[in-house]
Amino acid sequence: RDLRIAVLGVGMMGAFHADALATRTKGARVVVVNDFAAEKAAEVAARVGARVVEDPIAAINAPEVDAVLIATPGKAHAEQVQACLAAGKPVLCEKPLTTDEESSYALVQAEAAVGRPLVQLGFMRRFDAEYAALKDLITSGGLGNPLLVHCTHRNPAVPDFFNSEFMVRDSVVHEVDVARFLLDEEITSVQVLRGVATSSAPEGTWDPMIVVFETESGRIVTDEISVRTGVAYEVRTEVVGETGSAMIGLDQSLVRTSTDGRWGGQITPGFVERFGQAYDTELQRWVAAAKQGTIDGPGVWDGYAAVAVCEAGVKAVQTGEKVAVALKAKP
Ligand code: ISE
Repeated sequence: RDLRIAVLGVGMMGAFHADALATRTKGARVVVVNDFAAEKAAEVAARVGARVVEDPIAAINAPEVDAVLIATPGKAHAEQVQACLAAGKPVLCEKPLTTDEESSYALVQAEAAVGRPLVQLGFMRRFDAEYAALKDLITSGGLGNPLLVHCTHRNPAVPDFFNSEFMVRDSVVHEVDVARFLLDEEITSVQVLRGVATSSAPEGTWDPMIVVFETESGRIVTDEISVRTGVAYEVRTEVVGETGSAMIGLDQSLVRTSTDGRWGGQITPGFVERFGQAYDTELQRWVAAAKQGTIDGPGVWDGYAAVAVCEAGVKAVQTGEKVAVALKAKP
Protein backbone atom coordinates (compact mmCIF):
# COMPACT_ATOMS: atom_id res chain seq x y z
CA ARG A 1 0.00 0.00 0.00
CA ASP A 2 1.17 3.55 -0.72
CA LEU A 3 2.71 5.61 2.04
CA ARG A 4 0.23 8.40 2.78
CA ILE A 5 2.07 11.66 3.40
CA ALA A 6 1.25 15.07 4.84
CA VAL A 7 3.34 17.89 3.40
CA LEU A 8 3.69 20.85 5.77
CA GLY A 9 4.77 24.09 4.14
CA VAL A 10 4.47 24.36 0.38
CA GLY A 11 6.77 27.23 -0.40
CA MET A 12 9.46 26.55 -2.99
CA MET A 13 10.93 23.39 -1.42
CA GLY A 14 7.68 21.96 -0.06
CA ALA A 15 5.86 22.37 -3.36
CA PHE A 16 8.85 20.82 -5.14
CA HIS A 17 8.74 17.80 -2.80
CA ALA A 18 4.94 17.49 -3.03
CA ASP A 19 5.17 17.37 -6.82
CA ALA A 20 8.03 14.86 -6.71
CA LEU A 21 6.10 12.62 -4.31
CA ALA A 22 2.99 12.82 -6.46
CA THR A 23 4.68 12.23 -9.81
CA ARG A 24 8.12 10.66 -9.53
CA THR A 25 8.22 8.72 -6.27
CA LYS A 26 7.05 5.10 -6.21
CA GLY A 27 4.73 3.92 -3.45
CA ALA A 28 3.87 7.37 -2.15
CA ARG A 29 0.79 9.56 -2.07
CA VAL A 30 0.34 13.09 -0.74
CA VAL A 31 -2.95 13.02 1.14
CA VAL A 32 -2.74 16.22 3.21
CA VAL A 33 -1.26 19.63 2.46
CA ASN A 34 -0.77 22.40 4.99
CA ASP A 35 0.51 25.95 4.66
CA PHE A 36 -0.14 29.19 6.54
CA ALA A 37 -0.95 30.72 3.13
CA ALA A 38 -4.38 29.21 2.40
CA GLU A 39 -4.29 29.95 -1.33
CA LYS A 40 -0.93 28.27 -1.81
CA ALA A 41 -2.09 25.21 0.15
CA ALA A 42 -5.25 24.95 -1.96
CA GLU A 43 -3.30 25.25 -5.20
CA VAL A 44 -0.78 22.52 -4.35
CA ALA A 45 -3.45 20.25 -2.80
CA ALA A 46 -5.53 20.44 -5.97
CA ARG A 47 -2.50 19.64 -8.10
CA VAL A 48 -1.47 16.54 -6.12
CA GLY A 49 -4.98 15.35 -5.23
CA ALA A 50 -4.78 15.96 -1.49
CA ARG A 51 -6.97 17.71 1.05
CA VAL A 52 -5.98 20.87 2.93
CA VAL A 53 -5.72 20.79 6.70
CA GLU A 54 -5.33 24.29 8.10
CA ASP A 55 -3.64 23.47 11.38
CA PRO A 56 -0.17 21.86 11.07
CA ILE A 57 -0.53 19.73 14.21
CA ALA A 58 -3.93 18.49 13.07
CA ALA A 59 -2.36 17.68 9.69
CA ILE A 60 0.28 15.52 11.42
CA ASN A 61 -2.35 13.77 13.53
CA ALA A 62 -4.83 13.21 10.70
CA PRO A 63 -5.80 9.53 10.82
CA GLU A 64 -5.07 8.90 7.14
CA VAL A 65 -1.48 10.24 7.45
CA ASP A 66 1.33 7.66 7.80
CA ALA A 67 4.34 10.00 7.50
CA VAL A 68 5.15 13.70 7.35
CA LEU A 69 7.37 15.94 5.24
CA ILE A 70 8.19 19.26 6.91
CA ALA A 71 9.23 22.19 4.72
CA THR A 72 7.85 25.00 6.87
CA PRO A 73 10.09 27.86 8.11
CA GLY A 74 12.70 26.69 10.65
CA LYS A 75 10.95 28.42 13.56
CA ALA A 76 7.99 26.04 13.22
CA HIS A 77 10.05 22.84 13.19
CA ALA A 78 10.51 22.18 16.93
CA GLU A 79 6.81 21.87 17.66
CA GLN A 80 6.01 20.02 14.44
CA VAL A 81 8.79 17.43 14.74
CA GLN A 82 7.81 16.92 18.37
CA ALA A 83 4.23 16.22 17.26
CA CYS A 84 5.47 13.64 14.73
CA LEU A 85 7.44 11.88 17.48
CA ALA A 86 4.42 11.95 19.79
CA ALA A 87 2.31 10.41 17.02
CA GLY A 88 5.05 7.85 16.20
CA LYS A 89 5.09 8.99 12.55
CA PRO A 90 8.30 9.05 10.46
CA VAL A 91 9.22 12.56 9.35
CA LEU A 92 11.51 14.05 6.73
CA CYS A 93 12.40 17.53 7.99
CA GLU A 94 14.12 20.13 5.84
CA LYS A 95 17.06 21.90 7.46
CA PRO A 96 17.38 23.37 10.02
CA LEU A 97 16.14 20.84 12.55
CA THR A 98 15.24 23.81 14.78
CA THR A 99 16.54 27.34 15.20
CA ASP A 100 18.51 26.82 18.45
CA GLU A 101 20.66 24.17 20.11
CA GLU A 102 18.38 23.59 23.12
CA SER A 103 15.28 22.75 21.13
CA SER A 104 17.29 20.56 18.73
CA TYR A 105 18.77 18.57 21.60
CA ALA A 106 15.28 18.23 23.12
CA LEU A 107 14.28 16.44 19.90
CA VAL A 108 17.32 14.15 20.15
CA GLN A 109 16.13 13.19 23.61
CA ALA A 110 12.49 12.89 22.57
CA GLU A 111 13.41 10.48 19.78
CA ALA A 112 15.59 8.47 22.16
CA ALA A 113 12.56 8.18 24.45
CA VAL A 114 10.50 6.80 21.56
CA GLY A 115 13.27 4.24 21.06
CA ARG A 116 13.59 4.15 17.28
CA PRO A 117 14.76 6.56 14.57
CA LEU A 118 11.83 8.54 13.17
CA VAL A 119 13.39 11.89 12.24
CA GLN A 120 15.33 12.25 8.99
CA LEU A 121 17.00 15.52 7.99
CA GLY A 122 16.87 16.87 4.44
CA PHE A 123 20.63 16.93 3.87
CA MET A 124 20.18 15.83 0.28
CA ARG A 125 23.83 15.98 -0.73
CA ARG A 126 24.35 12.60 0.98
CA PHE A 127 22.17 11.13 -1.78
CA ASP A 128 24.00 12.81 -4.67
CA ALA A 129 25.78 10.15 -6.74
CA GLU A 130 29.08 12.06 -6.69
CA TYR A 131 29.07 12.64 -2.93
CA ALA A 132 28.12 9.00 -2.37
CA ALA A 133 31.01 7.88 -4.59
CA LEU A 134 33.42 10.17 -2.74
CA LYS A 135 32.26 8.73 0.57
CA ASP A 136 32.75 5.17 -0.74
CA LEU A 137 36.22 6.05 -1.97
CA ILE A 138 37.20 7.32 1.47
CA THR A 139 35.64 4.38 3.29
CA SER A 140 37.34 1.86 1.03
CA GLY A 141 40.71 3.43 1.81
CA GLY A 142 41.22 4.65 -1.76
CA LEU A 143 42.73 7.95 -0.64
CA GLY A 144 44.52 6.68 2.44
CA ASN A 145 43.92 8.64 5.59
CA PRO A 146 41.88 11.74 4.66
CA LEU A 147 43.78 14.84 5.81
CA LEU A 148 41.93 17.84 4.43
CA VAL A 149 38.60 18.70 2.84
CA HIS A 150 38.22 21.80 0.64
CA CYS A 151 34.71 22.91 -0.22
CA THR A 152 33.46 25.55 -2.62
CA HIS A 153 29.84 26.66 -2.41
CA ARG A 154 28.71 29.37 -4.81
CA ASN A 155 25.25 30.69 -5.54
CA PRO A 156 24.54 33.10 -8.39
CA ALA A 157 22.29 35.50 -6.46
CA VAL A 158 20.30 35.85 -3.23
CA PRO A 159 17.96 38.48 -1.72
CA ASP A 160 19.40 41.29 0.43
CA PHE A 161 18.29 39.72 3.73
CA PHE A 162 20.87 36.99 3.08
CA ASN A 163 23.56 38.43 5.39
CA SER A 164 26.68 36.67 6.67
CA GLU A 165 24.87 34.98 9.57
CA PHE A 166 22.21 33.75 7.18
CA MET A 167 24.91 32.45 4.82
CA VAL A 168 26.23 30.31 7.68
CA ARG A 169 22.86 28.97 8.79
CA ASP A 170 21.36 28.40 5.35
CA SER A 171 24.30 27.67 3.03
CA VAL A 172 27.38 26.61 5.05
CA VAL A 173 25.15 24.16 6.93
CA HIS A 174 25.49 21.88 3.89
CA GLU A 175 29.28 21.74 4.21
CA VAL A 176 28.88 21.12 7.94
CA ASP A 177 26.92 18.00 7.11
CA VAL A 178 29.21 17.03 4.21
CA ALA A 179 32.29 17.25 6.44
CA ARG A 180 30.69 15.15 9.19
CA PHE A 181 29.43 12.65 6.59
CA LEU A 182 32.70 12.27 4.70
CA LEU A 183 35.02 12.21 7.71
CA ASP A 184 32.66 10.40 10.07
CA GLU A 185 33.52 12.57 13.05
CA GLU A 186 32.30 15.70 14.78
CA ILE A 187 33.35 19.29 14.17
CA THR A 188 34.96 20.90 17.21
CA SER A 189 35.59 24.50 16.15
CA VAL A 190 34.67 27.10 13.56
CA GLN A 191 36.51 30.16 12.36
CA VAL A 192 35.42 32.59 9.67
CA LEU A 193 37.79 34.68 7.55
CA ARG A 194 36.01 37.78 6.35
CA GLY A 195 37.79 39.39 3.44
CA VAL A 196 36.87 41.95 0.80
CA ALA A 197 33.17 41.77 -0.05
CA THR A 198 31.72 41.82 -3.52
CA SER A 199 30.17 45.17 -4.40
CA SER A 200 26.83 43.43 -4.85
CA ALA A 201 26.70 42.54 -1.12
CA PRO A 202 24.73 44.91 1.12
CA GLU A 203 26.65 47.04 3.63
CA GLY A 204 27.86 44.89 6.55
CA THR A 205 27.63 41.55 4.76
CA TRP A 206 30.83 39.61 4.15
CA ASP A 207 30.41 37.75 0.89
CA PRO A 208 32.53 35.73 0.14
CA MET A 209 33.83 34.20 3.38
CA ILE A 210 36.23 31.35 4.09
CA VAL A 211 34.99 29.12 6.88
CA VAL A 212 37.52 26.85 8.59
CA PHE A 213 36.41 23.88 10.64
CA GLU A 214 38.47 21.60 12.87
CA THR A 215 37.33 18.07 13.64
CA GLU A 216 37.73 15.82 16.68
CA SER A 217 40.84 14.15 15.29
CA GLY A 218 42.33 17.51 14.24
CA ARG A 219 41.53 17.45 10.54
CA ILE A 220 40.88 20.75 8.78
CA VAL A 221 37.96 21.54 6.47
CA THR A 222 37.76 24.77 4.48
CA ASP A 223 34.66 26.19 2.85
CA GLU A 224 34.45 29.12 0.47
CA ILE A 225 30.92 30.47 0.62
CA SER A 226 29.94 33.04 -2.00
CA VAL A 227 26.28 33.69 -2.68
CA ARG A 228 26.35 36.58 -5.15
CA THR A 229 28.73 35.44 -7.89
CA GLY A 230 26.33 36.28 -10.71
CA VAL A 231 27.56 33.11 -12.43
CA ALA A 232 25.75 29.86 -11.59
CA TYR A 233 25.25 27.22 -8.89
CA GLU A 234 28.68 25.72 -8.23
CA VAL A 235 29.32 23.18 -5.50
CA ARG A 236 32.67 21.41 -5.38
CA THR A 237 34.35 19.30 -2.75
CA GLU A 238 37.90 18.00 -2.73
CA VAL A 239 39.27 15.50 -0.25
CA VAL A 240 43.05 15.32 0.15
CA GLY A 241 44.26 12.02 1.58
CA GLU A 242 47.66 10.53 2.31
CA THR A 243 47.78 8.56 -0.92
CA GLY A 244 45.68 10.70 -3.25
CA SER A 245 42.99 13.30 -3.66
CA ALA A 246 39.55 13.35 -5.24
CA MET A 247 37.24 16.14 -6.34
CA ILE A 248 33.54 16.17 -7.14
CA GLY A 249 31.29 18.79 -8.71
CA LEU A 250 33.64 19.83 -11.48
CA ASP A 251 31.60 19.03 -14.55
CA GLN A 252 28.19 18.39 -13.07
CA SER A 253 25.59 18.39 -15.83
CA LEU A 254 28.04 20.11 -18.11
CA VAL A 255 27.28 19.58 -21.79
CA ARG A 256 30.37 20.57 -23.68
CA THR A 257 29.50 22.33 -26.91
CA SER A 258 31.75 23.26 -29.83
CA THR A 259 30.56 26.10 -32.03
CA ASP A 260 32.16 28.93 -33.96
CA GLY A 261 35.66 27.74 -33.19
CA ARG A 262 35.10 27.89 -29.44
CA TRP A 263 34.13 25.31 -26.84
CA GLY A 264 32.01 25.82 -23.79
CA GLY A 265 29.05 24.61 -21.81
CA GLN A 266 26.39 25.41 -19.27
CA ILE A 267 26.57 25.14 -15.52
CA THR A 268 23.51 24.28 -13.40
CA PRO A 269 21.71 27.53 -12.54
CA GLY A 270 20.38 26.48 -9.13
CA PHE A 271 20.27 23.76 -6.49
CA VAL A 272 17.17 22.07 -7.88
CA GLU A 273 19.00 21.40 -11.14
CA ARG A 274 22.31 20.51 -9.48
CA PHE A 275 20.80 18.21 -6.88
CA GLY A 276 17.67 16.98 -8.70
CA GLN A 277 18.85 13.36 -8.65
CA ALA A 278 19.81 13.65 -4.98
CA TYR A 279 16.34 14.90 -4.02
CA ASP A 280 14.65 12.08 -5.96
CA THR A 281 16.86 9.41 -4.38
CA GLU A 282 16.40 10.95 -0.94
CA LEU A 283 12.60 10.87 -1.24
CA GLN A 284 12.47 7.38 -2.70
CA ARG A 285 14.62 5.93 0.06
CA TRP A 286 12.77 7.82 2.78
CA VAL A 287 9.43 6.53 1.48
CA ALA A 288 10.68 2.93 1.50
CA ALA A 289 12.02 3.33 5.04
CA ALA A 290 8.97 5.17 6.36
CA LYS A 291 6.79 2.27 5.23
CA GLN A 292 8.81 0.18 7.69
CA GLY A 293 8.36 2.86 10.36
CA THR A 294 11.94 4.11 10.23
CA ILE A 295 14.34 6.41 8.33
CA ASP A 296 17.18 5.93 5.83
CA GLY A 297 19.57 8.86 5.94
CA PRO A 298 20.88 11.62 8.20
CA GLY A 299 18.99 11.62 11.48
CA VAL A 300 18.06 13.81 14.42
CA TRP A 301 21.63 13.76 15.82
CA ASP A 302 22.96 15.05 12.50
CA GLY A 303 20.34 17.79 12.61
CA TYR A 304 21.33 18.74 16.16
CA ALA A 305 25.08 18.71 15.41
CA ALA A 306 24.54 20.93 12.35
CA VAL A 307 22.56 23.45 14.40
CA ALA A 308 25.25 23.48 17.11
CA VAL A 309 28.07 24.02 14.59
CA CYS A 310 26.13 26.76 12.79
CA GLU A 311 25.43 28.58 16.07
CA ALA A 312 29.19 28.55 16.72
CA GLY A 313 29.65 29.69 13.11
CA VAL A 314 27.37 32.67 13.64
CA LYS A 315 29.43 33.70 16.69
CA ALA A 316 32.57 33.21 14.62
CA VAL A 317 31.24 35.55 11.93
CA GLN A 318 30.35 38.21 14.47
CA THR A 319 33.60 38.09 16.45
CA GLY A 320 36.19 36.98 13.93
CA GLU A 321 37.37 34.54 16.62
CA LYS A 322 37.73 30.77 16.54
CA VAL A 323 34.68 29.42 18.35
CA ALA A 324 34.56 25.97 19.96
CA VAL A 325 31.64 23.62 19.44
CA ALA A 326 30.58 21.61 22.49
CA LEU A 327 28.04 18.90 21.74
CA LYS A 328 25.97 17.40 24.49
CA ALA A 329 25.99 13.64 25.18
CA LYS A 330 24.79 11.37 22.42
CA PRO A 331 22.01 9.11 23.73
C1 ISE B 1 19.58 26.98 0.19
O1 ISE B 1 18.74 26.97 1.30
C2 ISE B 1 20.09 25.61 -0.09
O2 ISE B 1 19.80 24.68 0.60
C3 ISE B 1 21.05 25.52 -1.20
O3 ISE B 1 21.50 24.22 -1.38
C4 ISE B 1 22.21 26.44 -0.92
O4 ISE B 1 23.11 26.39 -2.00
C5 ISE B 1 21.75 27.85 -0.71
O5 ISE B 1 22.86 28.65 -0.42
C6 ISE B 1 20.74 27.90 0.43
O6 ISE B 1 20.27 29.18 0.59
